[in-house]
Amino acid sequence: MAVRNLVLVLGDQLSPDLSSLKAADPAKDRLLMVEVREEATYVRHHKKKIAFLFAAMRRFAEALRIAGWQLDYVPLDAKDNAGSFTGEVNRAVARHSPERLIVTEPGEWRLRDAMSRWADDLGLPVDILDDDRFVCSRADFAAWAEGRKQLRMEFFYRDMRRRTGLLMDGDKPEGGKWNFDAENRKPAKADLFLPQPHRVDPDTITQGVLDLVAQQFGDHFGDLLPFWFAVTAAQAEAAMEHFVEHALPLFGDYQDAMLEGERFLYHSVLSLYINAGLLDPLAVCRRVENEYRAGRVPLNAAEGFIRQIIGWREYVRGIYWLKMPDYVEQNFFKADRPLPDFYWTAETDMACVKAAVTQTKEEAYAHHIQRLMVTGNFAMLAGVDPREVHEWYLAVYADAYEWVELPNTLGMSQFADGGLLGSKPYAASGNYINKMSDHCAHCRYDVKQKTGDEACPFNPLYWDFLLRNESKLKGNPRLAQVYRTWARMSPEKQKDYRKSAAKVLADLR
Ligand code: FAD
Ligand code: DLZ
Ligand code: SF4
Repeated sequence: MAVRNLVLVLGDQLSPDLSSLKAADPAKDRLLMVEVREEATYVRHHKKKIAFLFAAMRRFAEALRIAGWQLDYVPLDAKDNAGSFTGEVNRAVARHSPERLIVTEPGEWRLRDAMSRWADDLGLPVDILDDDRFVCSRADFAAWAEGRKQLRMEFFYRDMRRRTGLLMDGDKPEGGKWNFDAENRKPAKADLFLPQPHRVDPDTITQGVLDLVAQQFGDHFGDLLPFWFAVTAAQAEAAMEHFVEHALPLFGDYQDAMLEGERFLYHSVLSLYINAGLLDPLAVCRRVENEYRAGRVPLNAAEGFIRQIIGWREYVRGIYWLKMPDYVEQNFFKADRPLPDFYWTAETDMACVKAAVTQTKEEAYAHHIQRLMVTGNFAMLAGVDPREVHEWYLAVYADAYEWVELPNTLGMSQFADGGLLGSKPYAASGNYINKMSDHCAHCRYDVKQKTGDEACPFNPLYWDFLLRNESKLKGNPRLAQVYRTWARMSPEKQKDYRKSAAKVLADLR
């Protein structure tokens, strides 16, 4: 059968309503899905992330065939697999001689850039369609940003609430306020009932993928087993229902909390499914809103959750496309320290960092406060090169794609964009971690000690960071009080801080 359009479906486009699928016709067009080494190795992704995507891709391909599509699926170990999207698209064009290629735009700039050369290379028209799985299109975000001095998420979020109608009471926000974060900063206690995320046993398709990943990517970071991620839309829906029933009611209260040995707390662990296309972000938000309307979850939980998705998630995507490709080069503090080895080995005495890295290795997951206030905070305080920090985050989390990871890492967590995303750096001493977690009770360092060998390393590094970057930060009104506190310290105390920080930094080498 002559093929009219060849439709390439990427690994994070596993959505039946994808724009490229809507533009195609099962009777005339052919779909193409490919497992390619280049995507698994441009950063060396966590084994679980590769396994999740390959298994989910294989199950999605199966569902598409059942729905009547003609589909070429190229597994990683296929003879002649060209190893890259460009190579595999070339091979598929040679096989089918289509009239044109259709693809929904990819989430990463690197790939979008490569695709812009495909029409010339392949000698056929290439239609790159908008990815309409987001509430705010790239063009709408650019229009929103146009002419604004500051691109504050909170204002963008209000527009998204109005646009979607989520948690609106006419033209007013439900409950009279846009944001209930003031109620959302409770530290968790170890005796709370802590739900666990929904787990799925691997079927034979997933088992085949696990064997392949063990064989082909055995030297990548991270544990492959136990593997319990959902790999189909139905399984991901079950994970969402499980979250809504068991964790959502307390999601808001304990959103910023951390507990030793408790990896998930009241978080949803849905980002990997949403980002790969197994769950529709707006449908998830509507489900959460319904729970609130039915009186089963409080407003602070529903609002807090919905804000993360139609607020932060949409906003970081907008920023990414607005600012790339230069964004990745930003390094406001000119930080140049290599990423410490313990980001890969978890071999550190800092209990909070050890917990975050260990669970990252075992689960390909850490929740937001661990990413922001533990591993991210430490890297910024220590002056680690933001590019290395970015590549670590992109590699180690199952939900990481550059469009969402980069603004979170480079902007929110490292302040490497000089304040586009946040009005001040998320820098904190051990005191913050002690307030929000029980890690310090399990740590060989003493969070109360400010300087000296027993002191929590975050404490001297916090001041050292502020002083190293004084010329860049002192004019920031939100830091004026902090710099005044430093100025009031005795010269001996100041010297002790700097000496302790120098020792911590020297030991990192
Ligand atoms: P929950 O706490 O249950 O939140 C619900 C949902 O809201 C998430 O599933 C996610 O879809 C969305 N969400 C929450 N916060 C954010 C945010 N800041 N940006 C975008 N979406 C958000 N998120 C990713 O999806 N991919 C990444 O690669 C990624 N990298 C990050 C790197 C750093 C340094 C930081 C500080 C944050 C990063 N985040 C990233 C955001 C956030 O940490 C994760 O979305 C969240 O931890 C995922 O776990 P969850 O599904 O249990 O989230
Ligand atoms: C992350 C990833 C990996 C590891 N492997 C593949 C793959 O083999 N085939 C594929 O289609 N997609 C893969 N992906 C997801 C892509 O990297 C992702 O589509 C782009 O980065 C754009 O977001
Ligand atoms: Fe982390 Fe410092 Fe607490 Fe140890 S004492 S767990 S290093 S904050």
